[in-house]
Amino acid sequence: MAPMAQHTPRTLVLVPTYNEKDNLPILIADLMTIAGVSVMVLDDQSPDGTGAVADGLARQHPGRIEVVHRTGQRGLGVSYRDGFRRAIAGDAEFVCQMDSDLSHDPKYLPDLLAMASATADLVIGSRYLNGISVVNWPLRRIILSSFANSYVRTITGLGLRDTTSGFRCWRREALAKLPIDRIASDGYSFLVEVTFMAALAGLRVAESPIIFVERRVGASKMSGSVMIESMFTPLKLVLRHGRIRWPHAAGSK
Ligand SMILES: Nc1nc2c(ncn2[C@@H]2O[C@H](COP(=O)(O)OP(=O)(O)OP(=O)(O)O)[C@@H](O)[C@H]2O)c(=O)[nH]1
Ligand SMILES: [Mg+2]
Repeated sequence: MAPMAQHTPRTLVLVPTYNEKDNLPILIADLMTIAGVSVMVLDDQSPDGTGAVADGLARQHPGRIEVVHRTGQRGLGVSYRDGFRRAIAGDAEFVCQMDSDLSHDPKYLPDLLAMASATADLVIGSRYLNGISVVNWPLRRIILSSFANSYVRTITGLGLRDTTSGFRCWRREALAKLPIDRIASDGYSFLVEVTFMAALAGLRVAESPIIFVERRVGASKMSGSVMIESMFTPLKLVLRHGRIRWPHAAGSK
């Protein structure tokens, strides 16, 4: 039998950055080894010069890296909304999201993409599918993150183990069905809200296991206000839209 022609899907990876000048080159080098992958760096005028580092990487890999030097409001949520809009207007088959601090290993990307191409519209790289897969987190952080995920599950009805993971792959056509302009929150809440809206839109949301490694270089940007927002977002979503009946009638809308 003749071998099937290999189809390499076009994949755009959105990478938000804020003060990640030492981490970004390592991430990009790994991503560039994966066929079909291009990257959009969403930099918020990082004071450490990450934007210039990204421009240098774009010159090293012509046509595969785009750098968006954002101005105006800074934040993870607004950066992702910006990236989503640009990605939807493009022609990639898959749109992925990854942190730039090396917590998300590109070696898992093919697993997420395989699931997105076979059975799901959104695949979340999950830290909590096989027990707890995080490296170098203090116990209090593990407890906080596990509690946050149980809380989100209980309140929203979403039957997922990890709704706050920022390692994800979408089918672009599915992402285009989200009301992106109506998603207002930031940080972890943004990820929860997007997941909720995806399920509400009838998209098939699935999880694929990853091992998450805590950043070694650079500082965390998560603040107390982001934590407080995380407590209210699930309640706000349910009051506004009702609970998700899981497993929801995927693809019904
Ligand atoms: N564009 C943009 N990116 C951001 C902003 N804040 C954080 N990021 C990026 O978003 C990703 C996640 O932020 P982190 O600070 O690593 O959050 P975290 O993983 O919860 O915290 P750590 O465990 O300490 O790493 C990283 O790639 C950051 O560089 C921002 O305001 N704008
Ligand atoms: Mg991080």
